[in-house]
Amino acid sequence: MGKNVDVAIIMGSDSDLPIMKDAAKFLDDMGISYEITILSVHRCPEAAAEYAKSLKERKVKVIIAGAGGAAHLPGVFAAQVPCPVIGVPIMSKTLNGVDSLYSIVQMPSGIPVATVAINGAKNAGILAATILSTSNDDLYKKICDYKASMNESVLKKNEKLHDIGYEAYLKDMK
Ligand code: RP5
Repeated sequence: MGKNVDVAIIMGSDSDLPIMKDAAKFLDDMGISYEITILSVHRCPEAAAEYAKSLKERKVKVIIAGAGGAAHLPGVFAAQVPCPVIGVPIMSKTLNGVDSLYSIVQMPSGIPVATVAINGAKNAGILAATILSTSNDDLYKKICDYKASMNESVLKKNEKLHDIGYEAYLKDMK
């Protein structure tokens, strides 16, 4: 930790990594610099506060923070670092992630966290890239290309459905 990166991906536990890797993968695909960190504001609060200070000093542009259960991590970073924070509510075992969602989305006025769907780490990566693309023409083009390829893929599927009918389509999906 010490380099200048555009995005910091933070998660409360290594048990969040199988979900949070989707944000990292999208940033990799877009060629965006990032660092990825496990830190808990509950279990290691001093280290988390030190890291927040370092993100502020290095002027990181976007934070993606994933946490589950009593998910305070995104809000605590949003309170300390003056950049957009995207919260990823992680699916919890006992309450299916509704606890994580409410913990992240219900921020007090003045400290926003842009909250994606439960386990929506890929969308967090896309949103971070989209924020960065507002001041980066190359990235803006990559986001436009990404959207165009999604558009094309849905239209192709629709064409195939019309061509072969739903029964054959479903067989092809197996
Ligand atoms: C949160 O507690 C983490 O973000 C994780 O989603 C949840 C459970 O953590 P572990 O007990 O699996 O380490 O802080």
